[in-house]
Amino acid sequence: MKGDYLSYLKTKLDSRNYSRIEAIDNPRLHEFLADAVALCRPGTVWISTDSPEDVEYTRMMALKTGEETALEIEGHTVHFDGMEDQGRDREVTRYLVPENDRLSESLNQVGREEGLKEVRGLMEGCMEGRIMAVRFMTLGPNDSVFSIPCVECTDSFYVSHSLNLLYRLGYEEFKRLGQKAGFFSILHSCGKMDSRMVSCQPEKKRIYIDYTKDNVYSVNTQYAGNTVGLKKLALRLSICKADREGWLAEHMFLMGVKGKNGRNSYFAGAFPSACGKTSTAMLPGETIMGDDIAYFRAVEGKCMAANAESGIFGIIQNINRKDDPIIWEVLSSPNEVIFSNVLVKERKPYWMGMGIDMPGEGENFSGKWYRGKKDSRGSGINPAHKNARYAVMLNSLGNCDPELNNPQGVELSAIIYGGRDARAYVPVQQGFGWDHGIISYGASLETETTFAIIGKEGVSEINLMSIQDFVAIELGKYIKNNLDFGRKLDKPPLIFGVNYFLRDRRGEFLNGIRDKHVWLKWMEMRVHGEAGAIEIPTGLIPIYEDLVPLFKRLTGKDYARDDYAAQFTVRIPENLAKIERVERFHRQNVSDAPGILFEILGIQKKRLEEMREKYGDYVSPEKLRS
Ligand code: SPV
Ligand code: MN
Repeated sequence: MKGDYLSYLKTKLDSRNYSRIEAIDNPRLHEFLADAVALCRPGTVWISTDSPEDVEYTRMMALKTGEETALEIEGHTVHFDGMEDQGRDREVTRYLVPENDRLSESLNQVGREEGLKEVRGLMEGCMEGRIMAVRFMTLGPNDSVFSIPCVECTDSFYVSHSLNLLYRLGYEEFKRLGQKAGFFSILHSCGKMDSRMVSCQPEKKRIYIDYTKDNVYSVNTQYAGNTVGLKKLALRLSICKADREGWLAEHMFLMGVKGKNGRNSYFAGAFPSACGKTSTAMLPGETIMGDDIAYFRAVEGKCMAANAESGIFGIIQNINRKDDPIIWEVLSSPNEVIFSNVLVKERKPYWMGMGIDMPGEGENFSGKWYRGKKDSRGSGINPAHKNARYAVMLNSLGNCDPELNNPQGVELSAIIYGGRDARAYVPVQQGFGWDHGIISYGASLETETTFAIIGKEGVSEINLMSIQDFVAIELGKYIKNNLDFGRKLDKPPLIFGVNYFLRDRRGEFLNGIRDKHVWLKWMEMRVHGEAGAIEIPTGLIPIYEDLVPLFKRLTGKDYARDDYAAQFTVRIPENLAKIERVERFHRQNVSDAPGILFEILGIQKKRLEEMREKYGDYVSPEKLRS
């Protein structure tokens, strides 16, 4: 087939679909498609355009194939993933590394030739008798410096449907760009499916990232984080591209935070999965521009940011009418929503923490479910999976930011790094500057693994900038790129560290779920020079008096001095131990960690030791007011 890819495609596609491909003048694209068709041998190839009819066809086919089932409310459907396919699968997600290249040891990898042989072997003939949907989409707003065209071939109409909810349509962009489209490509197959249309060979699940070719293979899986290629698979490729081109691709939300006299400031935030990222981005009264992946570019000395996506694939557990009114509204009214891995009874979805009693039986990811049901290892099966999710378009939210599709992006005022740290970091603090913030909060981000990653929960780990799973370049290079990016800006965004998970000695959380809104408004005031701060060895923390009115207004609470003291006490032994863990991590895993990282951490350590000498192990913020 070498060479004449279009002629080959002509023999495999009907004339209507062929003409849609022929209309795109891009030989690399034709090569990718010809290879995908020859390898997977689909019964039919369907080329989607951006037309409403094609969008509707996907929606209809997701129901017709049985990958989704309609629920009671119009536009709502449910999809189930397999028992062993309920999250991103780190174990079988590997980078294909060519012989002459190397990646940090902490990244899961396999030799390119060996990996290609394996994954392509698994995909041989995998679409026989099925339709291969060819989807053209874009990351970032269309016709913009941020925009990256992507093509995904998939035999899943659930994946195709998810693409429509979460990303911008890109067929016209491919046509417009022609040979200029430097695109990412993804080839996905559900592999063998059982009678419920669920991938049923989890032991053959593979997600292999051919980062030197901007291509990804995903097989024997349906969970969107493994299959909707524009999400975490393309993020890995975006990081490589950003590295080559001098910008940043980040695992961050984007939101507009409102301040005095109706002003609006844009914030980005990096939080590992299930650490409060989406709930921060959705705080009522603010506007959401994205909840997962942001691109930053330095444009004329300004930090401009855009959302790579246009929808949300969010965790549904604990979403309830009272705490999450905006998304609750979307999930309970006629809208296009795909629920996944919830419990369904009489065509209604249920999830844990929704504030409504769960039925004792129904259908879930395990099939027919009843209270007390156990899995093959004898463990109880939850009615809904902890990582059950919803997929919606951002513009179905009442507070979607109006600049979502602005090709210029928005100017960023601040970046937040949020971990899950029971012991050391205060709930909110501001870095002393760009480098300090990047190192002390971003590169030091500690979390516990959660259910969003298969097989591990509650294990403490460092998750550098919350992006470590996706960094396909040397980790030290990635840190350096972040540090260097600040040098391109006239006034870099302020950097903050937050921690919603600090606990007291008895193990109780020191903060309420709504307190995050107070921290956010305090950060907004800092951006505009309207709040004071107290210097502690790890950053700048709020003054009690600035927080009192914010607590009253945003949570209705009279904020007690004792609460403030407990939350913002500098815990010196815990902070020293944290620095030790962070340094060890970087020494062991980041062979090329920039020297400035150890310098900044060393100075921080010294500041902590000096404070201990003066005040002892635990220092109340009240003592430090000057
Ligand atoms: C995350 O786990 O960080 C997510 C969901 O945003 S996934 O698509 O699985 O990556
Ligand atoms: Mn994410």
